[in-house]
Amino acid sequence: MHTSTIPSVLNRKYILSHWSRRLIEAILAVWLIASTKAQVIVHVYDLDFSLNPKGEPVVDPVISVGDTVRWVWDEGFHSTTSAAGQSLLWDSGNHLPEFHFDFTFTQPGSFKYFCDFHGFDLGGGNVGGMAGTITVVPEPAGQAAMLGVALLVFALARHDRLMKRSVSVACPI
Ligand SMILES: [Cu+2]
Repeated sequence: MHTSTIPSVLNRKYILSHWSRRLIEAILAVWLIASTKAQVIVHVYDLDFSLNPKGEPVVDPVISVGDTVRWVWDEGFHSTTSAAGQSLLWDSGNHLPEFHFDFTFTQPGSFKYFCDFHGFDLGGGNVGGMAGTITVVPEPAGQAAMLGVALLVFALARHDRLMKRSVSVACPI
């Protein structure tokens, strides 16, 4: 009875360890993908800012905290300049193509901006003329949860290994 139960225990431990390792790999892979910061291209042209190029519907981006917006000058003399008084401020200065300007959004919020040449700051976070909005949403809450689960599984896997070692030691008795 003693000899038949020990191998099945070891086998069960091995399967659990293997399963844990696979789960850790899967969770870390998903977490890595989810935590990868995106770069979003915004076209700058006469006379607007948009995810779409000129001639297509004007769309303002919605990004996550940590993402970077790259404004790419397609035509004209423009700037991307944040409205005054916001928690994040930027100003590319006025430029012609070929030019691009990168800004990483480190806080959630709705950030208004305008072209220094063809738009204006109305005050109080309002803008007019050639202007746009960058909406920044918090990072997906799932990321933190996934990290927690990954750490838990890692701890379980370590526990499995320790258990396996103690069973091996106990075997000759
Ligand atoms: Cu402009």
